[in-house]
Amino acid sequence: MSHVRDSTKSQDLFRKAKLRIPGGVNSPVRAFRNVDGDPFFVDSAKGAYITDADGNHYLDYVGTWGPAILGHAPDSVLQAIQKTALKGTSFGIPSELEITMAEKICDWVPSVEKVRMVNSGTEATMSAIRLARGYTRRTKIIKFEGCYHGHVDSLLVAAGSGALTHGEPDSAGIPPSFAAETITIPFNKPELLKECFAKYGDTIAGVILEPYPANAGLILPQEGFLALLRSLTTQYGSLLIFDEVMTGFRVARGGVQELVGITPDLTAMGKVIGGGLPVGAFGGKAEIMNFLAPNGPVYQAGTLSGNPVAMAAGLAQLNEMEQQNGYQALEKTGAQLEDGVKEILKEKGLGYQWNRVGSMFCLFFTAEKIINLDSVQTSDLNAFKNFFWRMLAEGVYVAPSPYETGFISLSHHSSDIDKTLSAIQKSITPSKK
Ligand code: KE4
Repeated sequence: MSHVRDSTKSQDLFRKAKLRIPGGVNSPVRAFRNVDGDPFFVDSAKGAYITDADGNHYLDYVGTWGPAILGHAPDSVLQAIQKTALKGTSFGIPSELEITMAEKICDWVPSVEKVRMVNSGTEATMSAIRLARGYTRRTKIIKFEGCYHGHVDSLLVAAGSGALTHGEPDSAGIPPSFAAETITIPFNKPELLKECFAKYGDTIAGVILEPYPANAGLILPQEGFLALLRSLTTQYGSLLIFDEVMTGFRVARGGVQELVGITPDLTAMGKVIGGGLPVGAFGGKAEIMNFLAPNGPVYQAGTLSGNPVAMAAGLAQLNEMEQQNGYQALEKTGAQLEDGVKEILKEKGLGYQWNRVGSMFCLFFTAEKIINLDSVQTSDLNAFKNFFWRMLAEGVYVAPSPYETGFISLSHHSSDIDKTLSAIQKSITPSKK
């Protein structure tokens, strides 16, 4: 049943936050700007549920934007953090856990022969494109409209996620000369891709993409698009860079590249491999990775890269996924949600689209088939906003933006999915279409 939330404490915290933190948040999408409201402040989280400062409990489908694949505060991760932290929290000196993590990543993602740990997805993608430029001695990078690769200067062009949420796909503070080296084209447009390579091919250092774009809602590549990308990059000597910060270790052990059987030259990773702590990574062919300092001429570094506590948290999470046969379990839960949503949409009319891959999903508020950012932007933002607040009133927290993807965790049980479907049934109105 719906309940009117007390938000007194969250409102007071937000007021205080705005005095010392820009917009009151440490990352823009948390500000609830796209749903015209004020954010709640979390007090704690466990499993599939979060509790806010006023004691309201929510079934959580944001999952801290992807890392919480087991659910929040999993016991195995907490124990690993505690045990490791007692031996020291940071050394700036090589430690064995960094080897264990590197071996695990290379084992799960066969295209990765060597990997470098960093502290965020942004660092991972920023470093990967620098490496691509250093290795190929070229300067241009192709990206796709709506794909978000973190707040890297040269990639905040027609970006998704928070940049899109604020309706300013480009950002102030980026010199035109930086953006000039970035070619942006619509996703799922093979003819445009071929034209771009025909025109710029031998100046292109690399193509970076989310193989399943999930920062403009969840978009799926059309048949043959990723294979075309692989053949064109090979033909022109450009590197194919999969940004699997979100999809890596999430849609399968080996990410999208395992599902589609396409081998990129470099992969950016993050989120799940940190177990909730700040971790990113990038890796790929040893021949390319060996261009990185101290072996090669491409500089990249980080005080906390490979932090032992973060390595322990990430390893505990990956091991738990393996022990629980997590990907099979997530597919089962995801299918239960999908079956229920499709039943609801049958009666609610044609004004909705639904995409899901494993434990990642997105409900779009448009009758348009979703193929790229242009189609996503036909969504009815007001209908999404009403949906968001109705779902929250039903005790279900979905991303406060139509340009994000939902995440199911191993802690979401069948009864939670039933509760979610009941909330969706009440929260979406029959579309006019
Ligand atoms: P971070 O620098 O935020 O760790 O990762 C950047 C990044 C890179 N690549 C992909 C595919 C990503 O999804 C992200 C970050 N994702 C957003 C959520 N859509 C982070 C949420 C936020 O910005 O607060």
